[in-house]
Amino acid sequence: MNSEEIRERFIKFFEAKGHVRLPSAPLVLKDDPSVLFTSAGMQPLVPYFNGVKQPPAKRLVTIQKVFRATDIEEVGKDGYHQTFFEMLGNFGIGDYWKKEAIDWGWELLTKQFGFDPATLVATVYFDDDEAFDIWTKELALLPNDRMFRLGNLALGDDTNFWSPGPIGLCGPCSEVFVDRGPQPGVAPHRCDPSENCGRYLEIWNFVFQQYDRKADGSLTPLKMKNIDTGVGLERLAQVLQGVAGDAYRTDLFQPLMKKIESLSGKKYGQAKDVDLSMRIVAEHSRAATFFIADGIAPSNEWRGYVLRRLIRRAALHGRTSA
Ligand code: ALA
Repeated sequence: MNSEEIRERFIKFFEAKGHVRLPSAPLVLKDDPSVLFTSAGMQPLVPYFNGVKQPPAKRLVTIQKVFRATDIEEVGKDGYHQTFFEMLGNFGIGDYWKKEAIDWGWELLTKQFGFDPATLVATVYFDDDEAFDIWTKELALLPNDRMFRLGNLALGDDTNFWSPGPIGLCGPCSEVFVDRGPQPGVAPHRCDPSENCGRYLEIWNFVFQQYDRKADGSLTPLKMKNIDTGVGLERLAQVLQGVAGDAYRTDLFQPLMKKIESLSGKKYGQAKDVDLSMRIVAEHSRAATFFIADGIAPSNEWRGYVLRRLIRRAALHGRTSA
């Protein structure tokens, strides 16, 4: 299934469930100077979630272009870290809750996209019995031994508790992962989905937005509960195109990789250091292109500096190894 078919299938599925499609917002949000870049599908929708603006509908679906600067140094080391990606998301604004979100996500993954249920595992926040019971009893989608309870804010572990920043809308979340089986050099018992051991590939995050976090860290329950979900298109494409763990072999990156191969005269998949550089050139030049298309220019400060860093890192790797 190519990436365009994945996008359309996602959108159509949620339109059939009453969601209204909105276009992607730019990488720089005009109304929210607090964030450097749009880093999640929910960010452009925050005024709807917190009741400041009336949403066009209570159910929304988007494909949002996002950028996460925190991952710049990780890009290249493996096939799945990226700074820029497309996030597919369905959202319920004071409308449906955990059961529908999980049910629909599972239906889309297993019935429409053909994921084998036996290859999937899910996580919940450590004390979220409601979500755990939805997965294991109410909808009976997964057995207990393919569920993981993770995180605990009181112990400083925010796994499975999602927020776009230190303050504001947040809540426990539940994630679906593809279990790729034990990986070379990693003992199976030493790896859970919160670790970066390569065994579990995150597919979908369901955030149950139910708190407003204040500057002192306290959580105030929201009057209106919201559903915020996110699926990385590049991740879905990896699995559906049979190249799990390597986004650079999907149709989203192949044209770029082929171009890099023809410019460098080298082949992807033959030498570790060359692969690392090829990935960096492909990923950063793709991200930089979207920056420029959204009006960001290279500079010494702020957003322009991030763009300059991307271009520099890509250029350096283009010269040294690729
Ligand atoms: N907002 C959630 C995320 O970015 C879905 O993972």
